Parts: sequence; C-alpha cells; structure tokens
Amino acid sequence: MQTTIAAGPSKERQAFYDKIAPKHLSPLWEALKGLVPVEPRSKFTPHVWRFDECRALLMEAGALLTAEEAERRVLVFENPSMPGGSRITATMYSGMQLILPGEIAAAHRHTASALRLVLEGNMGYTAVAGERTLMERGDFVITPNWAWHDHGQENDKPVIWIDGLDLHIINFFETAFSEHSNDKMQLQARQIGESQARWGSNMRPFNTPSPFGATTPIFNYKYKASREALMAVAASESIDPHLGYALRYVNPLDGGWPMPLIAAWLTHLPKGFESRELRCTDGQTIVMLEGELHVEAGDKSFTAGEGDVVALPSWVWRKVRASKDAVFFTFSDRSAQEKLAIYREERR
Ligand code: GTQ
Repeated sequence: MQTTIAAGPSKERQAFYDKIAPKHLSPLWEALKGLVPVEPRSKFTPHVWRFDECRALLMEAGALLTAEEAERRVLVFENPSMPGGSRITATMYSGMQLILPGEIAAAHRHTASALRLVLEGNMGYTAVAGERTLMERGDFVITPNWAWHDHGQENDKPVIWIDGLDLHIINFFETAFSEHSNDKMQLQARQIGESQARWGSNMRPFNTPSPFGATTPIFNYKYKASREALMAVAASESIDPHLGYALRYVNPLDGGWPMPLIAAWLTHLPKGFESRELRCTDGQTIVMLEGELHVEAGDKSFTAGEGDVVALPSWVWRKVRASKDAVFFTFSDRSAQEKLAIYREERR
C-alpha cells in the first residue's frame, strides 16, 4: 500500500507563490479542494441551550441595564464553534430577549428580517408598522425587513422570547441598513388584529398590494391556532418517518415561506416516536415548546426540554426521539436556499 504524506509545496512553487502574493494573486490549485468540497462540512456544532439557565442569566442582565440602555436586551446564542460570531448556525443569528414591566425597546428598522418565538408572553406586545400584536407563549411573530418595530410590556410581568434574524445573510451581501425612529414608540395607526382580519381569514382585499413585499402580511401566527391545526392533522394522518407530524408556516398570498430568507414550521412527535435519520443543507434552530426530545446529531447527543433551544448545522445526520409528547418550532435558512436552488436533503 502506498502512503502519501501531506507535504507543503516544493521550494520552487513556494517561491512562485511568494512572488505573486504582492500582486494580489494566488494559486487556485492549492485551495481548490477547500473552495469546492465534495460535500458541506459545517464549521458549526450541534448544541443545546437550557431555558432555565439562560432565563436566570437574562434576568441578571435585566438588573444590570435597562432595555433603553441596551436598545435590545438580548443574550446571543453563540455556537460553540465560533465564540463571538453571534451565530447559532452558519447563517442565522439568534438570542433570548427580555422586556421587563413598563419597558419599551425603542422603534427601529433594518434590512434584516426578524422572527420572535414567544416563551413567556404575559401579554407584552410587538408593534409592526403601526399595529400592535399581543405576544402569548408559542406565538410566531414576524418583523418584515425595513418595517418599523418596537416592543413593550405594560403589565407587571417580564416578557421573554427567542429572536431569529437573517442578518448574517444581509451582511454577507453587504446590504445592511438600519434607522432609528425619533419616536421611542410608534403611534398606533391600526387596531390590534387588523392584519389578521385583512389577510389571515382565507380572504384578502381587492386591489391592495402586499404591505410587506415578499414577507407575509400576517405578523403573528398564534400558537393556539397553529397547535390546533397540527394536532388535528396528527389525529388523522400517518406520521412521516423522518419529519414526524409537521406543518409549515405559509405566506397566504403566495403559499411560500413566511419570510424571503427564513423558513419556519411546527412539529409534533408523539411520545415514543423515533425518527429515521435525515440530513439537509439548511442550518436549523429548534425551540422546544412542549415535552422532551432526545437528539442525536453528528457526534453529539443531548436531551432538550421545554424552552430549550437547539442548533442543528448543515448536512449533519440527525435523528430525534420523543421521550414525552413533544411540540417544537423550527426556523432555518431553507427559504433562502430554495430561492437560490441550493437546498438538498438526504434520508435513510
Ligand atoms: O428586536 O429588533 O435580537 O434589531 C437583534 C437585533 C433583536 C429587534 C435582536 C434586533 C432585534
């Protein structure tokens, strides 16, 4: 058997590389395998963040600074493979945000799109383009790109949710803009529930263009309704051996994902269900809403309970087992990948 020893370039070649470097040139043949790999090798690690631990630390942050000082008081989920990268997966930013009673996270807007998955609602609110929506546990709330938004809590309990933003994709394209409002809080230009009435009742107005372009005009997919639908489907359909019972959130105007770059869906796994193995190119973040999951992903395995947040990077084989009846929310960059025609998955 012949063994090959990975050696650096020969003296002559290295001399050539040194000669072309000042001309801002490099030899492709030294870099080709890394630039065009046979398959994705994610730099990121599967990981779980514990709700209880994160919540306690977030409350500590709440005593350290106000929402006004922080602008957004968030503990960012740092993938263990890239500390300081503000990434939960390769493309997604995620964190846990806290609003204390009486606080306002002031109005701003940016080219990144955001989602909130509410863990402790307590009737806090997010306002988008002049309309408030009340936040209850499990609600999936959307801030479309370039839409003004502020958050607040007028009751006497804290509000906690998971943020997911596509800002690394926006920054990759060098297309990030943002703006602060002169008003801390937006004027309430519309009644609570107006968007739901206008766009979310399997009807739509005549001749009114979508208010947020490629983003869904529904900005709160209420958990109560989503969960009811999921459970009704689960009661009447056979389970998908890889996905379990899953329903994707849709933009009612085109049937596509709710956001241009971010996909989201809701899954139910009955106690004892064990999925078959799957890998896919989107980087996924799971937020556990009910029950408990045992996750095996790559060379990692862990259990995730209520409120825990799980990162599953691209192209890592994974399977899950429900140790209790489970419901969980997933978001990923699949919406972007499908538009770019690069999404792939494999099942076994
Ligand atoms: O609530 O607008 O976690 O702008 C990061 C950036 C939340 C927000 C984040 C943001 C927001």
